[in-house]
Amino acid sequence: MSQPPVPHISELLDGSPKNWGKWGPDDEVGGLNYLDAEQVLRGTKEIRSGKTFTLQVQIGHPHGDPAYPGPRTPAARVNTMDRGHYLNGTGLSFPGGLELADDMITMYLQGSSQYDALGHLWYGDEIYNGYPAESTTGGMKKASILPIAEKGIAGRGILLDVARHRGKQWLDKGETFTHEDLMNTAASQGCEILPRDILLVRTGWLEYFYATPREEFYENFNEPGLTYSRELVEWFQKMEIPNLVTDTIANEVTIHPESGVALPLHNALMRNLGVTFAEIIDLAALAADCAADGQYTFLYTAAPLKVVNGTGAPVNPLVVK
Ligand code: UVW
Repeated sequence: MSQPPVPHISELLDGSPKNWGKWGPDDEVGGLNYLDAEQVLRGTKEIRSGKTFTLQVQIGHPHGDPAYPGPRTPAARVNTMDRGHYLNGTGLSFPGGLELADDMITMYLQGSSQYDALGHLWYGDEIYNGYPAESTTGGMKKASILPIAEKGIAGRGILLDVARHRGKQWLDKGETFTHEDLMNTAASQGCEILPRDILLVRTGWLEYFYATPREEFYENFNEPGLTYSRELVEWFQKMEIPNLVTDTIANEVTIHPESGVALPLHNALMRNLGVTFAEIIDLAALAADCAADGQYTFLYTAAPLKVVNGTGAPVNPLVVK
């Protein structure tokens, strides 16, 4: 039987809410405007033991770095100077005999733990806040990663361990869940999602990445995650969620099951509402600790690198419990 044609994303998202103009015509950080000083202090009130967790995956991991399939290749780090150079007479010399090792890295800015710029993805002729899509040509002139990096992110974070809630090591390819599942997960953990919380959603997908041959991981690529529904988008808007942080490469089910549209939440949440996305975030150690001590809320902080005109930038978020 032939499949119905995949609709244009504008059809799927017809009537879905937008926050364009909410923070003025020049806004480039969207939902991060919700994270004012009061929200930062609300986050600090969750600190109880002083335990810290860094959430970046390793860049240059021997298994290869997780990256969205297509042109993105794993990061490559090479030494440009080391003891070998001094032994063969090409080492950089300094007065007094100092020697050094130096290196460089080639990587996609979206090829490791990262924040997306709000203008990173779009449909039609406009990106976040109605800026013209042409403003992305040759480097993002509007809604790049830079304003997000300049502002930084701090507030109350809540871990929603969906994999654990479903009794799984990791979710299956294409497995979906809804905002109601997020609320049920929170309830089963003995906590509640509050307005302006930073949501950290664990699917176990990065653990699957590192435990699996790359060919198997990328075969029929369809990540698990949230997916588009009007109700979900309205819930994110009503809850004033500033930031969605997940342990998948793209923060949502790759293909929307009902329509076949690719990555509709990037547009519904990021382009239209200004929800910032942090992707490829390692939640394994944090999740294990939350399960052990029963504390699923904490201070979440992150500051992506300040890349001028960047579509995104690597980040090493820091959680304090
Ligand atoms: C794409 O760019 C397709 O996805 P991501 O936002 O995960 O980098």
